[in-house]
Formats: sequence, structure tokens, C-alpha cells
Amino acid sequence: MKSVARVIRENRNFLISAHINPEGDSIGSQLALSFMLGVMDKRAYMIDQDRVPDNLIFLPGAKNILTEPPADFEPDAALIVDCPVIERTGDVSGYLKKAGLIVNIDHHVSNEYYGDVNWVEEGFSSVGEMMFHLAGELGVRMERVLAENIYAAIVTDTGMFSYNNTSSDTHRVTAELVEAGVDPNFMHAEIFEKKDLAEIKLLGEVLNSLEISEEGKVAHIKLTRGMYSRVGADKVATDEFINYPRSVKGVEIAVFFKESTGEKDKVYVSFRSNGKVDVNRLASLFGGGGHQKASGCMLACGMEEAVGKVLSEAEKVLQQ
Ligand SMILES: [Mn+2]
Repeated sequence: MKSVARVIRENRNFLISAHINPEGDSIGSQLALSFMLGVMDKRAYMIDQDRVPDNLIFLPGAKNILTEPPADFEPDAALIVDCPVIERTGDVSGYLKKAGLIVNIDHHVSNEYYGDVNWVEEGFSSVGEMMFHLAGELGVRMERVLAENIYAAIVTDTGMFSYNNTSSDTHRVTAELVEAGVDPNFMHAEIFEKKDLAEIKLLGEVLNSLEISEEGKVAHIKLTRGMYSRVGADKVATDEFINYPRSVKGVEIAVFFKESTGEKDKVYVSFRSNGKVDVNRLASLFGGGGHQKASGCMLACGMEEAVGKVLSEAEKVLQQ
């Protein structure tokens, strides 16, 4: 952290970026960093390949995140947050070549230490939590605007303080953010409770498909092209749908089958495990992968065939 603070103090022009398809931690942390640099009278541009998700655009400064820097901009340093490998910055990696220094600020275990300066804290819930401490190191006062961005980063990366990465320190930091003026009720409503009507309607369709097998140990749901056309939308966030089969009492493996909207005979499959079963192994049987508790794969066939194949392998994995 001290090396990062030194780079910030000793330079003037910065490029800030994060990983592609940014979410709460990468957006909130970039905004927090940019705010701190602003207070210190530095020049900084936040550049991301992809646009800010709708539920985060309310965050102070979010509209200043651009997809490309001014043509003549040559940053003294690029500050990359929440990005374990530099390639994950996507199109931004081209602009990074103009930067004098690369500074890598992250909390992923898989971080590749690609920076000239690397500040990687595996024990931290989020880069947002790291930003809180950086503000202290830089002597930047915890104003409400800064605190809101850090709060957004923490609350999303901890799954509303529910994941294992939530420590007593996380709560201590959060307490200080609330004291600095963050309104948790407002933040939760903006980030988590402004879903599109189409998403809720599609969830209804998908939950109707819920089936339980293997004596209650496997739960699966299906999303077909027909369901998209019934709700009249095809760009709907469906990432959270799998939490419903996963939360059924007694379930060990949850599976979400999702038909491609663009291509026929292509089914995306997501797996979640409640701990005992390694779903990374299950996904790798079909050429996919991921982690022990969350993984995915793609099958080039129709929906019913995909369901049959995957459930029969799930049965075998459960019996082992
Ligand atoms: Mn993160």
C-alpha cells in the first residue's frame, strides 16, 4: 500500500481501469480511486472496455467512466483494480502500453503480479475495502461521496456481507462508511432492488420449470427461447436465477440450463454446489470449468438432450 501511495504522490497523470464486464467492486473502487486523486489535484481518466451496469450508474462520478482516453493522453501510471490478469482489462490493454508504470491493486488469490508495483491483499473482501485504507494512507478525508463508492464495492463483493470473505474488519470499515454519511437502505435499494420487470417475469417462467431429482439432492431449472419471447425481451440479467434451486433445503447440486438466444442447439449450463460436491469436475466432463462451488459449460445439442446428459453425470458424481 505504501508503494502505491508513493506512486500516487510522485506522479500527476493517471489512467484507472478494471476488468471487462465490470461489477460493483471494480466500479466502486475505480470511482473511489478517482475521487482521491481529484482531492489530491491529480489528473485521472477512468477507462473501461465495457459500460457501467445500469444498477451502478447512480454512483457518484460513474458517468465519467469512459471507453477510451483522450488521444494524446500519456499517463505517468496506470492503476488497475480488481483485475487478476492484465489481459482481463480487454481493449484497455492497448492504452496501457503508453503508461510509464503499471500498478496492480487486487484481492484475487489468482492474481498474477503483472504490475511494476503490486498491492495484492488476498485477505480483503474487496478492493473497495483496500481503498478505505488507501484513503487513510493518503490522508484523504472520508467524505460521503467517497464512502458511497467504497460501500458499493464492499456490499456487492461480499454478497451483502454473506460470503466467507466478510471479516470483522470488513464490518469495522463499513461502520466508518455509515458514519461518513452512507445510507445503507438507499444503497441497497439502488443496487439490488431496481430490477427490470422483464427479469422478474422471466424468473417466474424459469421457476416454473424447477425440478428435483436424486432424492432431493439435485435441483435444476431451464430457460428456453420460448420463455424469452413470452416476456418480450432477450437481454435480461439471469445471473442470480441459479440461487433459487441452490437454496432449496437438502439440495447439493443446482443446475441452470439456458438455451442460447442466438444459436440453435446450444445450451449454456451453470452449476452450483452447496459444498460437498465438486462441480468444477462436473463441468469439466463437458469441456467447461470454474471453481469447486461454481462452474459452467456449454453443450452443443437441444435442451432435453442437454438435461439428460448432465443429470446422468450429476447422478454419478453424487454416488462417488
Ligand atoms: Mn473484487
